[in-house]
Amino acid sequence: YSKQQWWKEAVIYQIYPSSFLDSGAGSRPGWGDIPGITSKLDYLKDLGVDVLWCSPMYKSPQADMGYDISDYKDMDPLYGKLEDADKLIAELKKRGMKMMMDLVVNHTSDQHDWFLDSRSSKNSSKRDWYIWKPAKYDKDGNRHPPNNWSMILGEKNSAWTWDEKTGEYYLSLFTSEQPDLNWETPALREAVHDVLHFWLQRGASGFRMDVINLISKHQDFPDADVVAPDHKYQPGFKYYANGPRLHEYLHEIKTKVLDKYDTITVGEMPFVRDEDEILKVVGQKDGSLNMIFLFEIVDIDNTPGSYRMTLHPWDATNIKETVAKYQRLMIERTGWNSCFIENHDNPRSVSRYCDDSDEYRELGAKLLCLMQTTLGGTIFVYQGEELGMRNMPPEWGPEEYKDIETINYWAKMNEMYPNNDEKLAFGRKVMQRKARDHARTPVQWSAEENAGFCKPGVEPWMRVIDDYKTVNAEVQQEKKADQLSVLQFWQRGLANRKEHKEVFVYGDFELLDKDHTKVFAYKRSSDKEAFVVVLNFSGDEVQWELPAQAKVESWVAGNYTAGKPEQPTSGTVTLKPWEGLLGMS
Ligand code: TEU
Repeated sequence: YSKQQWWKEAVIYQIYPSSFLDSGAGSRPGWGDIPGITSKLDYLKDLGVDVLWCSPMYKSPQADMGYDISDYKDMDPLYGKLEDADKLIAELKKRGMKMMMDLVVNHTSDQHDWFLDSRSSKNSSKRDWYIWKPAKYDKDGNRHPPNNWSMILGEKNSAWTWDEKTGEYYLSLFTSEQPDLNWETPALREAVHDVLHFWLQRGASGFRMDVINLISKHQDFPDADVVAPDHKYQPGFKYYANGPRLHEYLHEIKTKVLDKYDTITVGEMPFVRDEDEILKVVGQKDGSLNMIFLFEIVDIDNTPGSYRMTLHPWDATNIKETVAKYQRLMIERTGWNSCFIENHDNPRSVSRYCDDSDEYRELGAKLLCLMQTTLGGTIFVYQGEELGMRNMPPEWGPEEYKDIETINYWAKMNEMYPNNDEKLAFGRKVMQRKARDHARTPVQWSAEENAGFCKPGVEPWMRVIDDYKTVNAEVQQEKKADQLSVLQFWQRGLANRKEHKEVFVYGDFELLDKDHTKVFAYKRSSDKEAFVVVLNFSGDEVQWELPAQAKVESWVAGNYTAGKPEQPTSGTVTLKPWEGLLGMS
């Protein structure tokens, strides 16, 4: 097993297809499509991207934007045809790039043939492909779900859905439209393996595996502990995240499918923080997957033990601790991880971790870029992150939010607190800060109508953010003497990362000045060279004394200037608001 692997060095770019680019080829005007993606491959190549991960484009009723799949082996007409996917893969190959599919196999759509068959009768041959349980009745004869688990995308509802026809509940952890598959059934596991073969044979290079750590559930389905006393239902992830047979199922995927190809795999692993559990999946010796998505950074503002639609205070020390913990884990205990701060399930990073005002947006976006491009792990960039796109404006009303999670949340808040202004104002605040919708607005390509996302006169499926005349890819491609745009800063950062991969991808990590509440600083080093990164995670000017280990020979890059930052190389540096520096050590 050699330390260097192509998938460790790869830059992966996530596409959320509905919002990427509408070429007009898909069945719905104002909705992104596959030819739209294919038309931007040169843009992505120039950015420094090696692998695309596209969120699901398979046939789907779109209850959860394609994470509810009704046919794994065909594309949804919204996005185009199977041949369009083949063409995309071929065009990627021409450019030396690869395609990573989104594999959603914890659940299907309730419209998938498997489920239609399963729900048709208790005697169906596919009954045990899903998780069916009888109701519980109290002494007054009222019907209740089999346990108290709450739904993930609407945590005030039960995770179980009643099915009138056969008189049983089915498990549906995310929404009722997404019934959970029963991985205990060998024939189901084989059917899933077959889906992987199908795409690998078509030329895909690997998979991002949606909530893959939820596939094995504790078979006694116990009640969850009460963490939200005012809710009827409770998060049950203790009993379905990294369940008893997870590693066996993953190992089976590896030996029966993945080992036969040269693949790249990343497993989404929410709710898990235990280091041994993590290393069982991505440890160098016997991990089944290449890397995982962990959630501590993007869940930084969740109420502990709860899901996304909550608020919780945090500061830069939380980011530092978490980053340092996983950087050290990879190095000391030899596993691999991914490095990301945005995806389609989270607000925009510049709005969340920095300051998205006109004064600081660009600086904040570049500060985060400097962090991302200098940390270990395989790097993921989410569409629009390279442009420093911001959240939807707070003044937009609830009708602009299209995500089922947000819609469920807002409906429930109104149902629970109909005339309570305070509670409803809090609900709006949660939406403004946390809704998944923020990452899903159309990519801003140009200053033209609809930001160039779809043809003029066509109504985009989500409203374009009003700042597109100034925040867009076209403007950011223009060359200016003294300033790099956010896009150019990313191009340079990614190129620099590749040029010094021994340090940035594979090197050692040392946290500097651990307890400082505003400055996040660290040293990365290989046998041959070392760099110091200093990030002011605050809107204040900060005097920071360079620690003894951080000997800086010269400052090579920073987010305030396209040239070399003018700062002393020893003693005290004066960091401007949101200033980031990269020094050679
Ligand atoms: O997301 C799973 C999911 O809800 C977590 O990523 C969540 O962000 C985390 O647990 C927060 O605590 C995946 C997809 O990315 C999402 O879009 C789908 O809705 C979901 O699975 C169901 O397929």
